Amino acid sequence: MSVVGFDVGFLNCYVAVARAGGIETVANEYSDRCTPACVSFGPRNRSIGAAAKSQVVTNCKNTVQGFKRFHGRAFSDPYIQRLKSSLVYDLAQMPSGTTGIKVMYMEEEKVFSIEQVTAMLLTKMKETAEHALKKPVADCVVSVPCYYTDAERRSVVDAAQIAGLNCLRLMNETTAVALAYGIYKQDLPAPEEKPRIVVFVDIGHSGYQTSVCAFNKGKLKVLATACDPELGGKDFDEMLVRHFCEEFGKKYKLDVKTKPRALVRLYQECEKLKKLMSANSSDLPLNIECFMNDIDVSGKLNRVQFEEMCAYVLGRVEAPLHNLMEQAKLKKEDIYAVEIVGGASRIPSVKERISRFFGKELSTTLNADEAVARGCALQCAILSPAFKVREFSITDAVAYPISLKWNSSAEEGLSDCEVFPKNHAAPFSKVLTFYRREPFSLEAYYNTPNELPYPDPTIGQFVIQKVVPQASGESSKVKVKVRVNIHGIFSVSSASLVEVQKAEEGEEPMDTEQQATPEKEEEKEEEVITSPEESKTEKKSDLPPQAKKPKVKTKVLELPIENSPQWELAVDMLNLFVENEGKMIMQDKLEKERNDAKNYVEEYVYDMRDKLHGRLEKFVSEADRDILSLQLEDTENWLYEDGEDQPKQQYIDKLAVLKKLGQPIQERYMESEERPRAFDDMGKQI
Ligand code: ATP
Ligand code: K
Ligand code: MG
Repeated sequence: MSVVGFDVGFLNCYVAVARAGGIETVANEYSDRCTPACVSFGPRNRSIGAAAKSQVVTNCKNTVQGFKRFHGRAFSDPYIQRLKSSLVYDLAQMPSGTTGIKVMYMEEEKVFSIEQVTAMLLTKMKETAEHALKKPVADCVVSVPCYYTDAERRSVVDAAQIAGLNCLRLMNETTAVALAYGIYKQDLPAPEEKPRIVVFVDIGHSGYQTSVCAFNKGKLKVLATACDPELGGKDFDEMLVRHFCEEFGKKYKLDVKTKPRALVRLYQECEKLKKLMSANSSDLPLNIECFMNDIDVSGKLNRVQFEEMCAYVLGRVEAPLHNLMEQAKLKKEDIYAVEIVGGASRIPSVKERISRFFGKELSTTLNADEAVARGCALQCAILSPAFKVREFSITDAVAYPISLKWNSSAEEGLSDCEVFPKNHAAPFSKVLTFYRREPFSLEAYYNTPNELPYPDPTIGQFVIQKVVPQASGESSKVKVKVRVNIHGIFSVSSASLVEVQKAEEGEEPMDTEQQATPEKEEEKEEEVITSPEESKTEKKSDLPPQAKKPKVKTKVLELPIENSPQWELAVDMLNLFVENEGKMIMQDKLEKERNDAKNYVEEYVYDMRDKLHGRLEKFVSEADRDILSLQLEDTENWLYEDGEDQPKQQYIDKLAVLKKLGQPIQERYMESEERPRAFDDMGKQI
């Protein structure tokens, strides 16, 4: 059992783990708690995280960033097509129609699905967690934006699986933040008291999410969420880049957009400038040496100018807040606190607007960068039987209203029913009753297509199979359980047919129709009658007047369901991806070992050369020293020429040759060091 939370950000990722001391955000191999969401492909291996980010400029076409937005999207989606033209790396269509990334890897052109790319990032984060916990990691909770749809969520669940993770829950980022806020609060109102209402705002690099939650002792309920998936730090960077492209165009006659490398550098510098701008209101410089065509460029900007050029972006901060309050039917006075997190929440003019909207000071009691990961780790601890944590119940909210449609009898045509309205509690199950003689299908879809990030509102098709009429020839009663599960994903979780049987003489009628209790206490359930006609039928056949008590017995048969969610990754594909990820991990490991072996030779050469003229000098004859010196020099030259790129064994052999000469000298030195110390020790004993 591992207790781990992963914040998979658009730009920045964080890993939090539970250890004896509590929840901790842990650092990667560069001692940095932030791991860039970046994967770089090379001729021999992949680099992931910080190592990949350092290749953004030098290997720009094969270094991918900003891929979080490709989950669950068709390649033909106009949004993807628009992005494709502005990216420095290439996109391609997967056989299933979803979006893939085209790069050169191992000297071949490769297309990786978005699930594979996110899995690579998760592989790295998993290693970070394993390093911190000193044991293998599988169980975890992974964050997603609260505005993610079903297709986007399923895609992330698949990515986790490809990385060998067992994702116990996909957690909405704002809900993770709410949990991180609430679980340690000692002064929350008692369960019967009026709840404390808190607004959470997370502005990251790509998206702007807000939620309003009700807290009582031991529980939190998400009342509503409102978002702008296209408002974040990157939009401010975009404005700066546009400004400097124009300025450098005029000033230096440079067409920056034609040089991907220059453009990538400009983005980096603009992001830095934007961050500096949060702390300084004076003129700030932007300088890039050898920017394009050997020209050094420079410009400057102050906060007032910055805010002017970002007026349109800043103007979009309020709309989700209005929307949020309207949905929750709350007044500003009802709000106890507004907690802000996410890197872009540090921009002064963003803070100002949010604060002005609510008419109150904003709270920054949570760690703006790490709260999401910490909340995920807390959720994982709650879900883990192996970990003791304070009881805390979390009720999330459905982001988009979900409807079902199906074919009714010929005269009635298509029927339609909203099963989960917006902000309905989740996870949650509902049981629908149908009267049918044959298999039938249900189509789940989002009924507010305008709110969706992509054009097709379909969630999926679900066929209820093996439906047969009753022995009497009448329609059978079919109960279908639909559910928004713990990941926030819609599913048809079970279906059953109620077969009415004649009871044996003297046998008591049995009520076998009661639904099994939900697996988790948290998951609530409710019964839905699909149409008034059908409920009437139900009364007739199943709910006879109490007085009569006919001797009927019913038997419940489980029915198979054929699930076809939109953009589902086929099982054989998923398995192939799991296998390929394993191979790539192995390849990276071998390449690392090869590089390490090379580095050991290099280190030995430099170290030995120093020491031969230093502390080892007295322990080697002049003749031997000359031989070894010559060997060292030959090896150094070899490393820069033929030895630049050799199999691991070659380096091991080279090192062995050097050590054969060097080792005896070092041994003589060690002996002479040991001798006086041995005397010292004896002295102490006496
Ligand atoms: P998302 O939540 O959209 O997936 P993310 O989680 O990767 O993205 P964060 O790490 O929360 O994003 O925020 C990154 C953004 O915050 C970047 O645009 C970064 O430039 C910006 N940012 C960080 N610090 C500051 C600062 N001091 N001033 C202005 N912007 C900042
Ligand atoms: K983040
Ligand atoms: Mg984030």
